[in-house]
Amino acid sequence: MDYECIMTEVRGESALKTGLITLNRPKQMNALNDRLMDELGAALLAFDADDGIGCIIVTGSEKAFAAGADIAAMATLGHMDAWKAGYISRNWETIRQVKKPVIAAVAGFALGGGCEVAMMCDIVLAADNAKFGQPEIKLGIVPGAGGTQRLPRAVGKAKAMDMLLTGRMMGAEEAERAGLVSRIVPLAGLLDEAFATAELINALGAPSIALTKELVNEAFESGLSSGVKAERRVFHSLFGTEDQREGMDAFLAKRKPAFKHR
Ligand code: DAK
Repeated sequence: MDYECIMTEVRGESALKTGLITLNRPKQMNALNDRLMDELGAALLAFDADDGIGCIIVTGSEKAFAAGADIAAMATLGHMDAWKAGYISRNWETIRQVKKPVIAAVAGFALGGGCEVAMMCDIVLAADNAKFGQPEIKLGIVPGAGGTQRLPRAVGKAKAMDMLLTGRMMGAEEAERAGLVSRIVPLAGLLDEAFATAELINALGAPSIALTKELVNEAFESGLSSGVKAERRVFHSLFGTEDQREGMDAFLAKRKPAFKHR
Protein backbone atom coordinates (compact mmCIF):
# COMPACT_ATOMS: atom_id res chain seq x y z
CA MET A 1 0.00 0.00 0.00
CA ASP A 2 1.33 3.47 -0.87
CA TYR A 3 1.07 5.70 2.16
CA GLU A 4 -0.13 9.32 1.88
CA CYS A 5 -0.99 10.15 5.48
CA ILE A 6 1.66 8.25 7.42
CA MET A 7 5.37 7.48 7.11
CA THR A 8 7.04 4.24 8.16
CA GLU A 9 10.60 3.32 9.00
CA VAL A 10 12.49 0.46 10.64
CA ARG A 11 15.34 1.09 13.10
CA GLY A 12 17.54 -0.96 15.39
CA GLU A 13 20.77 -2.92 15.62
CA SER A 14 19.67 -6.07 17.43
CA ALA A 15 17.97 -9.20 16.06
CA LEU A 16 14.51 -7.73 16.59
CA LYS A 17 14.05 -4.21 15.27
CA THR A 18 11.50 -1.46 15.88
CA GLY A 19 8.90 -0.26 13.38
CA LEU A 20 8.10 3.44 13.49
CA ILE A 21 4.80 4.83 12.19
CA THR A 22 4.56 8.63 11.98
CA LEU A 23 1.12 10.18 11.45
CA ASN A 24 1.59 12.83 8.81
CA ARG A 25 -1.21 15.27 8.01
CA PRO A 26 0.54 18.36 9.38
CA LYS A 27 -1.90 20.95 7.98
CA GLN A 28 -4.81 19.25 9.75
CA MET A 29 -2.90 18.55 12.99
CA ASN A 30 -2.93 14.85 12.04
CA ALA A 31 -6.74 14.75 12.09
CA LEU A 32 -7.71 11.12 11.57
CA ASN A 33 -9.55 10.59 8.31
CA ASP A 34 -10.52 7.28 6.71
CA ARG A 35 -7.40 7.12 4.56
CA LEU A 36 -5.09 7.71 7.53
CA MET A 37 -6.83 5.08 9.63
CA ASP A 38 -6.67 2.55 6.74
CA GLU A 39 -2.96 3.24 6.39
CA LEU A 40 -2.29 3.10 10.13
CA GLY A 41 -4.08 -0.25 10.32
CA ALA A 42 -2.20 -1.64 7.31
CA ALA A 43 1.18 -0.50 8.65
CA LEU A 44 0.49 -1.93 12.10
CA LEU A 45 -0.55 -5.29 10.65
CA ALA A 46 2.47 -5.36 8.33
CA PHE A 47 4.89 -4.77 11.23
CA ASP A 48 2.97 -7.27 13.36
CA ALA A 49 3.41 -9.94 10.66
CA ASP A 50 7.14 -9.20 10.20
CA ASP A 51 9.28 -11.65 12.22
CA GLY A 52 12.13 -9.14 12.26
CA ILE A 53 10.10 -6.57 14.22
CA GLY A 54 9.75 -6.66 18.01
CA CYS A 55 8.00 -3.41 18.91
CA ILE A 56 6.07 -0.73 17.08
CA ILE A 57 6.10 3.01 17.85
CA VAL A 58 3.28 5.32 16.78
CA THR A 59 4.01 9.03 16.85
CA GLY A 60 2.85 12.32 15.35
CA SER A 61 4.51 15.71 15.11
CA GLU A 62 5.85 17.98 17.84
CA LYS A 63 2.58 19.96 17.67
CA ALA A 64 0.08 17.15 17.43
CA PHE A 65 -0.05 13.42 17.97
CA ALA A 66 -3.56 13.70 16.49
CA ALA A 67 -6.24 16.36 17.02
CA GLY A 68 -9.04 13.82 16.68
CA ALA A 69 -11.20 12.43 13.92
CA ASP A 70 -11.37 14.71 10.89
CA ILE A 71 -14.25 17.07 11.70
CA ALA A 72 -14.49 18.27 8.08
CA ALA A 73 -15.12 14.70 6.94
CA MET A 74 -17.76 14.12 9.66
CA ALA A 75 -19.59 17.43 9.68
CA THR A 76 -22.20 16.64 7.02
CA LEU A 77 -22.96 13.04 7.97
CA GLY A 78 -26.56 12.17 8.73
CA HIS A 79 -27.60 9.50 11.22
CA MET A 80 -28.37 6.90 8.56
CA ASP A 81 -25.11 7.65 6.67
CA ALA A 82 -23.10 7.12 9.84
CA TRP A 83 -25.02 3.99 10.86
CA LYS A 84 -25.21 2.29 7.43
CA ALA A 85 -21.55 2.84 6.60
CA GLY A 86 -20.57 1.72 10.13
CA TYR A 87 -18.85 5.11 10.18
CA ILE A 88 -15.11 4.63 10.55
CA SER A 89 -15.67 1.65 12.85
CA ARG A 90 -14.08 -0.89 10.52
CA ASN A 91 -10.65 0.69 10.40
CA TRP A 92 -10.47 1.69 14.08
CA GLU A 93 -10.70 -1.88 15.31
CA THR A 94 -7.53 -2.93 13.46
CA ILE A 95 -5.30 -1.45 16.17
CA ARG A 96 -6.65 -3.97 18.66
CA GLN A 97 -5.57 -6.94 16.54
CA VAL A 98 -1.86 -6.17 16.95
CA LYS A 99 -0.05 -8.72 19.12
CA LYS A 100 3.27 -6.91 19.48
CA PRO A 101 3.74 -4.03 21.94
CA VAL A 102 2.78 -0.65 20.53
CA ILE A 103 4.36 2.42 22.12
CA ALA A 104 2.61 5.76 21.63
CA ALA A 105 5.10 8.64 21.62
CA VAL A 106 2.81 11.59 22.16
CA ALA A 107 3.79 15.24 21.70
CA GLY A 108 1.33 18.12 21.43
CA PHE A 109 -2.39 17.52 21.10
CA ALA A 110 -3.89 14.05 21.58
CA LEU A 111 -7.57 14.90 21.41
CA GLY A 112 -10.72 12.91 20.77
CA GLY A 113 -9.82 10.03 18.45
CA GLY A 114 -6.15 10.97 18.97
CA CYS A 115 -6.46 10.36 22.70
CA GLU A 116 -8.36 7.15 21.95
CA VAL A 117 -5.60 5.91 19.62
CA ALA A 118 -3.03 6.64 22.35
CA MET A 119 -5.18 4.72 24.86
CA MET A 120 -5.30 1.72 22.50
CA CYS A 121 -1.49 1.60 22.53
CA ASP A 122 0.32 -0.33 25.26
CA ILE A 123 2.87 2.13 26.61
CA VAL A 124 2.22 5.86 26.36
CA LEU A 125 5.25 8.14 26.53
CA ALA A 126 4.22 11.78 26.80
CA ALA A 127 6.43 14.71 25.82
CA ASP A 128 6.30 17.52 28.34
CA ASN A 129 4.14 19.54 25.90
CA ALA A 130 1.53 16.79 25.47
CA LYS A 131 -2.14 17.66 25.98
CA PHE A 132 -4.83 15.02 26.25
CA GLY A 133 -8.57 15.44 26.04
CA GLN A 134 -11.91 14.16 24.79
CA PRO A 135 -13.51 17.36 23.52
CA GLU A 136 -16.33 15.62 21.60
CA ILE A 137 -18.90 17.06 24.02
CA LYS A 138 -18.10 20.50 22.59
CA LEU A 139 -19.09 19.23 19.13
CA GLY A 140 -22.39 17.86 20.37
CA ILE A 141 -21.29 14.23 20.13
CA VAL A 142 -19.74 11.58 22.38
CA PRO A 143 -16.45 9.75 21.86
CA GLY A 144 -16.77 6.96 19.30
CA ALA A 145 -13.59 4.89 19.67
CA GLY A 146 -13.78 3.80 23.27
CA GLY A 147 -13.16 7.13 25.06
CA THR A 148 -16.05 6.73 27.50
CA GLN A 149 -14.87 3.18 28.28
CA ARG A 150 -11.07 3.31 28.30
CA LEU A 151 -10.66 6.72 29.95
CA PRO A 152 -12.50 5.77 33.19
CA ARG A 153 -10.57 2.49 33.31
CA ALA A 154 -7.33 4.42 32.93
CA VAL A 155 -7.92 7.41 35.21
CA GLY A 156 -10.94 6.52 37.36
CA LYS A 157 -14.52 7.70 37.16
CA ALA A 158 -14.22 11.16 38.71
CA LYS A 159 -11.35 12.32 36.51
CA ALA A 160 -12.93 10.76 33.41
CA MET A 161 -16.25 12.49 34.09
CA ASP A 162 -14.42 15.79 34.53
CA MET A 163 -12.65 15.35 31.17
CA LEU A 164 -15.60 13.94 29.24
CA LEU A 165 -18.30 16.28 30.52
CA THR A 166 -16.30 19.51 30.19
CA GLY A 167 -14.11 18.63 27.22
CA ARG A 168 -11.13 20.24 28.94
CA MET A 169 -7.59 19.19 28.17
CA MET A 170 -5.05 17.90 30.65
CA GLY A 171 -1.33 18.43 30.40
CA ALA A 172 1.37 15.78 30.62
CA GLU A 173 1.88 16.10 34.40
CA GLU A 174 -1.79 15.69 35.23
CA ALA A 175 -2.01 12.82 32.74
CA GLU A 176 0.90 11.05 34.40
CA ARG A 177 -0.52 11.61 37.90
CA ALA A 178 -3.86 10.24 36.73
CA GLY A 179 -2.31 7.12 35.18
CA LEU A 180 -3.15 7.95 31.57
CA VAL A 181 0.49 7.93 30.51
CA SER A 182 3.41 5.73 31.42
CA ARG A 183 6.08 8.43 31.69
CA ILE A 184 6.86 12.05 30.78
CA VAL A 185 9.89 12.71 28.61
CA PRO A 186 11.40 16.04 27.50
CA LEU A 187 10.08 16.81 24.02
CA ALA A 188 13.54 16.77 22.42
CA GLY A 189 14.20 13.25 23.70
CA LEU A 190 10.78 11.71 23.08
CA LEU A 191 11.58 9.49 20.11
CA ASP A 192 14.98 8.43 21.50
CA GLU A 193 13.28 7.33 24.71
CA ALA A 194 10.60 5.47 22.74
CA PHE A 195 13.30 3.61 20.77
CA ALA A 196 15.28 2.89 23.94
CA THR A 197 12.15 1.44 25.55
CA ALA A 198 11.47 -0.64 22.44
CA GLU A 199 15.07 -1.93 22.47
CA LEU A 200 14.66 -3.11 26.09
CA ILE A 201 11.54 -5.02 25.10
CA ASN A 202 13.09 -6.36 21.86
CA ALA A 203 15.86 -8.00 23.91
CA LEU A 204 13.32 -10.07 25.85
CA GLY A 205 11.49 -13.21 24.79
CA ALA A 206 8.84 -12.35 22.18
CA PRO A 207 6.27 -15.02 23.22
CA SER A 208 6.15 -13.90 26.85
CA ILE A 209 6.04 -10.25 25.74
CA ALA A 210 3.05 -10.84 23.41
CA LEU A 211 1.22 -12.89 26.05
CA THR A 212 1.84 -10.31 28.77
CA LYS A 213 0.28 -7.69 26.51
CA GLU A 214 -2.71 -9.97 25.92
CA LEU A 215 -3.15 -10.53 29.67
CA VAL A 216 -2.97 -6.86 30.62
CA ASN A 217 -5.59 -6.13 27.96
CA GLU A 218 -7.67 -8.95 29.46
CA ALA A 219 -7.42 -7.18 32.84
CA PHE A 220 -8.52 -3.97 31.18
CA GLU A 221 -11.45 -5.54 29.38
CA SER A 222 -12.78 -8.33 31.63
CA GLY A 223 -13.54 -9.19 35.24
CA LEU A 224 -10.89 -10.24 37.80
CA SER A 225 -11.69 -13.96 38.00
CA SER A 226 -11.68 -14.56 34.23
CA GLY A 227 -8.51 -12.48 33.94
CA VAL A 228 -6.74 -14.50 36.64
CA LYS A 229 -7.87 -17.74 34.98
CA ALA A 230 -6.48 -16.56 31.63
CA GLU A 231 -3.22 -15.57 33.33
CA ARG A 232 -2.87 -19.02 34.92
CA ARG A 233 -3.34 -20.73 31.53
CA VAL A 234 -0.79 -18.54 29.83
CA PHE A 235 1.64 -18.98 32.74
CA HIS A 236 1.48 -22.77 32.40
CA SER A 237 1.76 -22.64 28.60
CA LEU A 238 5.00 -20.64 28.73
CA PHE A 239 6.72 -23.69 30.24
CA GLY A 240 6.48 -25.11 26.72
CA THR A 241 8.75 -22.42 25.28
CA GLU A 242 12.52 -22.44 24.78
CA ASP A 243 12.69 -18.90 26.13
CA GLN A 244 11.40 -19.98 29.56
CA ARG A 245 14.12 -22.63 29.81
CA GLU A 246 16.76 -20.17 28.60
CA GLY A 247 15.61 -17.35 30.92
CA MET A 248 15.69 -19.53 34.01
CA ASP A 249 18.89 -21.42 33.08
CA ALA A 250 20.61 -18.08 32.46
CA PHE A 251 19.49 -16.73 35.83
CA LEU A 252 20.76 -19.80 37.65
CA ALA A 253 24.05 -19.73 35.72
CA LYS A 254 24.40 -15.97 36.46
CA ARG A 255 24.66 -15.10 32.75
CA LYS A 256 22.67 -12.92 30.32
CA PRO A 257 19.83 -14.82 28.61
CA ALA A 258 19.96 -15.25 24.82
CA PHE A 259 16.29 -15.44 23.93
CA LYS A 260 15.31 -17.11 20.67
CA HIS A 261 11.75 -15.78 20.70
CA ARG A 262 10.15 -19.21 20.59
N1 DAK B 1 -10.41 17.81 12.21
C1 DAK B 1 -10.14 18.55 11.12
N2 DAK B 1 -9.30 19.58 11.10
C2 DAK B 1 -8.69 19.91 12.26
C3 DAK B 1 -8.92 19.18 13.45
C4 DAK B 1 -9.82 18.07 13.39
N3 DAK B 1 -10.08 17.29 14.45
N4 DAK B 1 -8.17 19.74 14.43
C5 DAK B 1 -7.50 20.76 13.87
N5 DAK B 1 -7.81 20.86 12.56
C6 DAK B 1 -7.31 21.84 11.60
C7 DAK B 1 -7.96 23.20 11.83
O1 DAK B 1 -9.22 23.26 11.21
C8 DAK B 1 -6.95 24.12 11.16
O2 DAK B 1 -7.13 24.06 9.78
P1 DAK B 1 -7.03 25.40 8.85
O3 DAK B 1 -8.00 26.34 9.43
O4 DAK B 1 -5.59 25.85 9.03
O5 DAK B 1 -7.34 24.91 7.47
C9 DAK B 1 -5.63 23.45 11.49
O6 DAK B 1 -5.94 22.08 11.81
C10 DAK B 1 -4.94 24.06 12.69
O7 DAK B 1 -5.87 24.12 13.75
P2 DAK B 1 -6.14 25.47 14.60
O8 DAK B 1 -5.98 26.69 13.75
O9 DAK B 1 -7.44 25.28 15.32
O10 DAK B 1 -4.91 25.40 15.63
P3 DAK B 1 -4.87 25.83 17.16
O11 DAK B 1 -3.45 25.65 17.58
O12 DAK B 1 -5.50 27.18 17.37
O13 DAK B 1 -5.78 24.76 17.93
C11 DAK B 1 -6.56 22.52 18.49
C12 DAK B 1 -5.39 23.40 17.95
C13 DAK B 1 -6.15 21.06 18.29
C14 DAK B 1 -6.76 22.79 19.97
C15 DAK B 1 -7.86 22.87 17.72
O14 DAK B 1 -7.60 22.75 16.32
C16 DAK B 1 -8.99 21.95 18.04
O15 DAK B 1 -9.69 22.13 19.06
N6 DAK B 1 -9.26 20.97 17.16
C17 DAK B 1 -10.41 20.09 17.27
C18 DAK B 1 -10.20 19.07 18.36
C19 DAK B 1 -11.40 18.15 18.49
O16 DAK B 1 -12.55 18.62 18.73
N7 DAK B 1 -11.18 16.86 18.37
C20 DAK B 1 -12.22 15.84 18.51
C21 DAK B 1 -12.83 15.54 17.17
S1 DAK B 1 -14.16 14.35 17.27
C22 DAK B 1 -15.20 6.78 15.97
C23 DAK B 1 -13.87 6.91 16.22
C24 DAK B 1 -13.37 8.13 16.59
C25 DAK B 1 -14.18 9.24 16.72
C26 DAK B 1 -15.53 9.12 16.48
C27 DAK B 1 -16.05 7.88 16.09
N8 DAK B 1 -15.75 5.52 15.58
C28 DAK B 1 -14.85 4.35 15.51
C29 DAK B 1 -17.13 5.34 15.35
C30 DAK B 1 -13.55 10.48 17.13
C31 DAK B 1 -14.18 11.69 17.14
C32 DAK B 1 -13.36 12.88 17.35
O17 DAK B 1 -12.17 12.82 17.52
